[in-house]
Amino acid sequence: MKKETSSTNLNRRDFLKFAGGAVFIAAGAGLVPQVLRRTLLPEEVVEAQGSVDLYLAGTDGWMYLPPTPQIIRPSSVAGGALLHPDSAAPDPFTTYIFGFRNVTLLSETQKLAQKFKAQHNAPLFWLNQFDPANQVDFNVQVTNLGLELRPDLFDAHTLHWHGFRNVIPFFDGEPSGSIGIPSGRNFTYVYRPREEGTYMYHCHVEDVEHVQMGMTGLVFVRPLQDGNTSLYSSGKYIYNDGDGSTGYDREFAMFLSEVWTDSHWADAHVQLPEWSDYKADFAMLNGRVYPDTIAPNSPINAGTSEHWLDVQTDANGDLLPPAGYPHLQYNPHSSLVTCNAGERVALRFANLGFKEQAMTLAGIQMRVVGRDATLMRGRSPYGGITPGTNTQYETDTINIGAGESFDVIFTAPAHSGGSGSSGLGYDTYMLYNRNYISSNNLAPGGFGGQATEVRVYGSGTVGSQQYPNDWGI
Ligand SMILES: [Cu+2]
Repeated sequence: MKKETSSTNLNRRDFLKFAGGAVFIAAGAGLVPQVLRRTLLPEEVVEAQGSVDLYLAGTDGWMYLPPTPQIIRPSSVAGGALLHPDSAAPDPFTTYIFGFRNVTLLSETQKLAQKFKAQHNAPLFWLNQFDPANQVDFNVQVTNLGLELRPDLFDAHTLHWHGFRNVIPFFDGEPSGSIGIPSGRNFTYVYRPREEGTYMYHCHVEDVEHVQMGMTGLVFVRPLQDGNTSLYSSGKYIYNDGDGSTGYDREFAMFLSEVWTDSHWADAHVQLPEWSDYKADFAMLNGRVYPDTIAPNSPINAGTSEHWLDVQTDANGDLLPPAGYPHLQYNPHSSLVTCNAGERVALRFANLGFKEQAMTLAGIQMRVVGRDATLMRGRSPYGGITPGTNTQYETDTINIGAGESFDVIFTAPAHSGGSGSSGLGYDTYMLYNRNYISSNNLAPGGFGGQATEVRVYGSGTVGSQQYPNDWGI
């Protein structure tokens, strides 16, 4: 449900009292702290706030990464310890994580049952750019279910929207200057996104640890230009470009993250990782490594939300895995790109690993149309009367640092006309990290890393996309 900002309710008035409270402090009124305690407790502000657009729960859990015998912890544990797969992990999972779950449509009982059921990456969500004409905000409620395996780590969680402009500290999620959400409590973040594009979000509590442990995800802001079919026939755009240059037919999230198994094992076994030893063992796309990246999405209920992927659940509210892939229950998102020849495909990259990566699409030029939620265009001279210089460029590789996002569009090349080199009716192009240590660990029978495939079909073969990363087949 959306909430009209013009319909001020009790909670928003309380919040405004807080803003006014600063004036009283400036005036030196000695009773003000009591007043603030009466009006400002964040639980009071948010727990009665009613309808929210999205409800996330922070907790811990297990996910899957392919086994390799190579990763041990030789120095800090006598005789060494097998870090991966973690011996404490319940089959078929391998790796301890912190993460978020989308509990918006779950009952209270189902929600509480999701403690210890974290997923990676965190749920993707998207919202519309703030429209001054109808003044609709976007409210994300976050609760902290606690850490089942580490009750001694009574860390708070937060939602920090990385790159959000015009943020006010109260809703920034940086815990030393804002609200942290202790175990068992709720907080609602209110967003009024004025700049469209591709962003990321993460928990900002102990952020090196909580980011590495998996509390990271993608968020899009859809432009007001969406729905205009005169600039591009689909009416779907990444930016308010004014010329249709960011129009696309299909969109795919490409979220980059990393796992340093030492730190995950350490958190599971009540040990302290030495963060200056950081070395990513796994580099993931949408929480998986190749070839799991081309395995299906977890089953999605299309159409139940305009703002997020509604992964189907069982009666307990637990995620259903992709059919035939029970080990991917908590890595729900595919990275396979499917399209018809001639279509424009948008790839929304964001990196919340700690290393720079080099994503290459072999054989197809990518056009970079946006970076860091900003259209590739120079400043308009003379007060914006004239459009700025178009600075979009074509490349086969994007170098993407930690905390950066890239929006690229490619036009799918002509289909080969035959059954394709694979014999399955499509042409395959590789999308991979050309920093090879992040796409192949060289271990015996080794796993792939940040790699996936683009499959181009003959025109009219792939059906329309129902949600981001939907294969359409
Ligand atoms: Cu956290």
